[in-house]
Amino acid sequence: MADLRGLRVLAGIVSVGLALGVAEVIAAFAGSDSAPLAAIGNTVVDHTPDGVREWVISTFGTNDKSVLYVGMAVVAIVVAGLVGVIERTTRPAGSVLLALFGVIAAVIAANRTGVAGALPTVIGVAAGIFALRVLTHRIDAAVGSTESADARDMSARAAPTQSEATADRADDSRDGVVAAATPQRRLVLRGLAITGGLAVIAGAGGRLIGAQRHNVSGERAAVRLPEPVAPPTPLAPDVDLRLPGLTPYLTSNSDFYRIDTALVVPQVSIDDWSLRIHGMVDREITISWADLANRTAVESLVTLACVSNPVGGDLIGNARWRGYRLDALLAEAGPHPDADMVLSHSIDGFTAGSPLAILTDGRDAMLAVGMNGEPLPVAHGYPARLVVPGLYGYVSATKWVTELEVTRFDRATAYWTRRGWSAEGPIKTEARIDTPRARARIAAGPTSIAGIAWAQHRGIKSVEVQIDNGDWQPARLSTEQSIDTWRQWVYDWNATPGPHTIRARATDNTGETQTSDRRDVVPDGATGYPSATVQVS
Ligand SMILES: Nc1nc2c(c(=O)[nH]1)N[C@H]1C(S)=C(S)[C@@H](COP(=O)(O)O)O[C@H]1N2
Ligand SMILES: [Mo]
Repeated sequence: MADLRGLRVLAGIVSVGLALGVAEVIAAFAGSDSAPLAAIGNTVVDHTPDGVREWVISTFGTNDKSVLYVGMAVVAIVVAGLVGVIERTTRPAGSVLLALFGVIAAVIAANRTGVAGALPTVIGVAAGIFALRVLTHRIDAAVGSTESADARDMSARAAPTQSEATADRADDSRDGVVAAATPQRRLVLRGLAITGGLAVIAGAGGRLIGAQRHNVSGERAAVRLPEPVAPPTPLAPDVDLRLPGLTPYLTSNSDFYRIDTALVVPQVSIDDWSLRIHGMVDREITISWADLANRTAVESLVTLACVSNPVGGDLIGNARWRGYRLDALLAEAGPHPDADMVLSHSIDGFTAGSPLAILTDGRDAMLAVGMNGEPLPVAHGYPARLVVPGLYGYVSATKWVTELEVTRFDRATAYWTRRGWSAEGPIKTEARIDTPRARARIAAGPTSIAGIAWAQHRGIKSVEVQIDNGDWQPARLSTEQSIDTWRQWVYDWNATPGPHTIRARATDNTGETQTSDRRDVVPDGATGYPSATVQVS
């Protein structure tokens, strides 16, 4: 009766599916972190030993969260199948097992999100057990009817007058509880289909309702940005050379690169948001959104770059950020003299470790709430994030930031540092060639070779261009708006027929020229000259 076992496995899977689906619907109202899958997943993440975590990350890269979800789904399906197989109308062992898992999940959820956090699991498991009871009852009834059908077959066989055709039909019905369309069997199949359908609708619906209820886009549209204490610095003339193919000086919010570990973009309401500054400080403080209004707002242009940007890559953008100076906020809490790191925490568990000295050396490090004149886009950290000129994003630019923990590099390890990246991440001096593109076919004659160069908080002093193995020639630079932002450059080239390789290199205001050494992005940023080989005819 392998088929019958199959039906029981299915009954277990759709019942547990219904339990999880119903739990998602309740969690949409009780708080999405209270859904059993979310509560267990987050608990597993928090308690994974470093060794296992590193193995997962080195094997699956940044998909570590997907690996967790797939793992949980496999475990859930196995447990659900078992629940179905051992359940009987007269002996509800599967229900007991399901209830047991329910209690564990409810306790975990309540532990993370408060007593009410147990509700989604409790109600979900109740629905699951109800479905399991009904389905098992129907399967057991179908078994009973098949057994009596089998008995009829036997007596039919025994009858010497039985025709071949009738015997064949009898064979069919014996083969299955399953193959034959007895009314009992139809009841079982219909029950499985309905329960499975309900599970999917509840699960997807719960997630959708949850996303809708927690979506902060509407709230964001109504947020008014604080006025900066000084009017925004006007852009210098010729800050933008406006050449075809050259990256504009300012990056629009929609064009700004996005990098984060969030599977689902966190939806943080200003009503729930606060920033706690704690750790090695004289007085721990917590600042609410409303509290920010009493503080001085500033605006400044900062080019943000990702450490994972390969040479020539586009994980870099330049925006106007509005917010509150970090040195002022930290001073309110009073960092201890022996502290050397600020570990910023995001609502989603991401952390970045920034040198305290850099946050307080006078540069425009800020708690940003505005980007290019708008509240931060949700994917870029609404309602508040950090922006620090001169540091790669992974060690400074925490989005959805909720905590600044003043600590020491020898006591705390940030998210990516645990995963093999350097603890400190100053941005490297670098040039990028925007035009002509690599492998471009261009006409001989006057050609603009142009791109951008950056060395945040040191500033770009010069950019040079080399054609094939010729001498390095100085490029013309756009006006310097700020040492915290990139500069455009252009080199007027008289292109001659044939293949040519163009290289570029930048020198910062400390006199340091970018190295020709080619290195990968791990552990602290790629190095080497950008190059483009073009065909001139
Ligand atoms: N909460 C959170 N903040 C984060 C990250 C993240 O994964 N989670 N990634 C960081 C990295 S690696 C970079 S490069 C910047 C990118 O910011 P952006 O997405 O606004 O461009 O955000 C930083 N802040
Ligand atoms: Mo990054």
